[in-house]
Amino acid sequence: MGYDTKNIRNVVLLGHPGSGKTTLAECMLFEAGEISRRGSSTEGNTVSDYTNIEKERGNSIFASLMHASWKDSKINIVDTPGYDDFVGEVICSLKVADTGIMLLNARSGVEVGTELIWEYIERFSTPALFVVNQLDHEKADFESTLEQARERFGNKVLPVQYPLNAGDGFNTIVDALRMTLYVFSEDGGKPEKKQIPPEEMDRAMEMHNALVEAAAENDEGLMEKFFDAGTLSEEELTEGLRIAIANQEIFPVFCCAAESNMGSGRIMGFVNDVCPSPADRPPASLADGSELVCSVDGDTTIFIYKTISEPRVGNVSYFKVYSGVLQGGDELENASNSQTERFSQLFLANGKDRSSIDEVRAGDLGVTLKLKDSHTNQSLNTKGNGRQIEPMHFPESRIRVAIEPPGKAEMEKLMKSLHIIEEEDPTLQVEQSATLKQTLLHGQGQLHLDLIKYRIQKVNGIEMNFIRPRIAYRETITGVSNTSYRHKKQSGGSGQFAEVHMRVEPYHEDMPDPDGLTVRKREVEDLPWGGKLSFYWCIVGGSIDSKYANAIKKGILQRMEEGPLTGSPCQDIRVSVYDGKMHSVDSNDTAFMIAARMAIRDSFKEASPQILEPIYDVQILCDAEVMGDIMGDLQTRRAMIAGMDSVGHYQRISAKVPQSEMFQYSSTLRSLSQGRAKFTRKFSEFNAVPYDIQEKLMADYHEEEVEA
Ligand SMILES: Nc1nc2c(ncn2[C@@H]2O[C@H](COP(=O)(O)OP(=O)(O)OP(=O)(O)O)[C@@H](O)[C@H]2O)c(=O)[nH]1
Ligand SMILES: [Mg+2]
Repeated sequence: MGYDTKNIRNVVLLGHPGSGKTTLAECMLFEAGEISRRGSSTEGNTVSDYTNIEKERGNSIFASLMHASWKDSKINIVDTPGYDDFVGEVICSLKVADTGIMLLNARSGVEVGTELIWEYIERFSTPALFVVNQLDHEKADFESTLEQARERFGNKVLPVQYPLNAGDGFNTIVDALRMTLYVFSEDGGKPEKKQIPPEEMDRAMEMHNALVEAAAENDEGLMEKFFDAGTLSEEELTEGLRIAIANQEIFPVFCCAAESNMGSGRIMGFVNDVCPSPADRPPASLADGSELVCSVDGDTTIFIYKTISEPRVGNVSYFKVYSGVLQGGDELENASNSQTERFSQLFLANGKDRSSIDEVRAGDLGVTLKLKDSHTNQSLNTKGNGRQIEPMHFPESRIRVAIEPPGKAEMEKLMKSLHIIEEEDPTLQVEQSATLKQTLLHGQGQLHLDLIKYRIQKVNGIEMNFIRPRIAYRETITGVSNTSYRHKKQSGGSGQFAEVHMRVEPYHEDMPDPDGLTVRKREVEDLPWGGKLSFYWCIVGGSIDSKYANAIKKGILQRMEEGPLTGSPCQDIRVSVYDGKMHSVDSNDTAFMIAARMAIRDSFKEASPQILEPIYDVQILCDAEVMGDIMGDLQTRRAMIAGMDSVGHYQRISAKVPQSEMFQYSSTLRSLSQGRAKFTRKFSEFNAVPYDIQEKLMADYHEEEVEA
């Protein structure tokens, strides 16, 4: 028998690296009796960080699913990695979570990781609570952490608790919701409940009243009762808080020292009593714009939010049931590819451990194995129902590297392993670029790609080295030229003859017709690599038969694939063919194609050619103290600063930076800022490279050509 929707709580642990998410997950499992001993992430024996790579590094890299029973609830706990390089794991976890638990490190307050994750909480409209962790640390400062959180995330951040003795020897929490003092023994666990001492009463009451007021504010009935009686009963208070949290009107703050196992029980109690079940959340959005209410009634719909590949097992699919009930042995149809999949085995997961279960009901998270052709971001339904849960969107890549080509046999093995990782990790893209003649990896940061390299080498036993990726330059022209080319070949019997005269000009929209030419036909073609070729047929008097127009255009396009300056694709030119010659026997398509190819090469060179380089919009979020260094570094990268503003405690820099100057930027930024800065980037446009760089690129290309 599965768990009822109303008793399910899907929580996701979020926060800056090292705030204590994995340690808190361990406490939750221990307090709920799921494990008999608490592991530690530094020792590499936690339930959550179970992969070898996580054990070795001592921090989380993958989101992992756990669960614990607490009072009436089955709490599904998803522990996420804090490093921004693994943001994909945060996105897939938030997609299926109904409550976010954001950890703040009492030693450092709101950190840059907190800021970034908050953006996702807002994007997903996830109800959330804060946990100020590490209150047992000698440098813990609850007041300042709370103040920073309120300053940054607003007055909806309301403390439920405060510590009486944060720092070394911490063991006491005042709970202003229950109006109780919690005193922990040295081993933590279940605290002793005591009365709040008289000298703390004023502060506790003030906090209590703020909570009561906030709870009443969101419900008219409760508001009236509050005005009449001046307070609310415990049930009314819980109900008011439930509504306020579900609507993201309150973000309550709890106290914790996960390392000492203090505070997790109260958090789970609150999740059970107050946090929303999947049925209390707004209906899920479907790809077609309609909505789906979470209920066990009706057709079954599930969504795969994560896939991992396990040795000897194959694909392990993590899913959420959005509607209906999924029973072991059921068959569902994949809405993306109509594949029928049989769910022969269903599991609950606690890290790497799985236990069989016969059904998973609406709202719950489950695991299955051996799906044939179903992948992350796909929905499966009762046959005939094609519902598609709105897919997840992952951020643009921030870093790319090229792979040093190994031997042919190794390359095949390497690509196979990379595709398995790509299936698991939606923030990794493997690209075999024909234009750059390189295999590229696009990812979220140096650490992200380094860990992929590590996996390939260690797990798959394949040597893989990164090299500097080539830049996808483009070529265009800035001037006008008129050229002609005669192709003539006499070999034995029939020969080849074609002569083409053309004018080339820089293309832009709405340009007037070419001066002095009579235009018979205008074509504008979108080029596969971006930009346009505008092709005008301006032959008068039949010097070239119009049946050769296509062959001429084809010749031009062929040559444009490999520009004359650096061999990069050409774009945004207008070619007007205005004269030429043909021969009644020796002219044919091939001859005109060749003539056009040569003519365009010559005219391009004479029309003030220009190399264009890709420019990225880069946004950096950083601590004010490291801003100067970051700006100084940007200046050495030919960056154009587009703006600066502040976001909470952080500064945001927007800049346009050439891609060629972004190599290894993620590592540079990390070391410049000691981890207190993050960036995103997005392709913006192609811009002309400066003269000296153009000269150098052309010289390098020429050298390569000579060597080849
Ligand atoms: N003093 C103290 N140390 C803590 C506490 N919670 C966690 N730590 C320590 O902080 C370090 C990081 O803890 P983790 O639980 O791995 O942190 P995390 O948030 O999971 O980190 P990532 O997985 O990298 O995002 C470990 O050395 C923990 O022992 C706490 O409450 N007090
Ligand atoms: Mg962790």
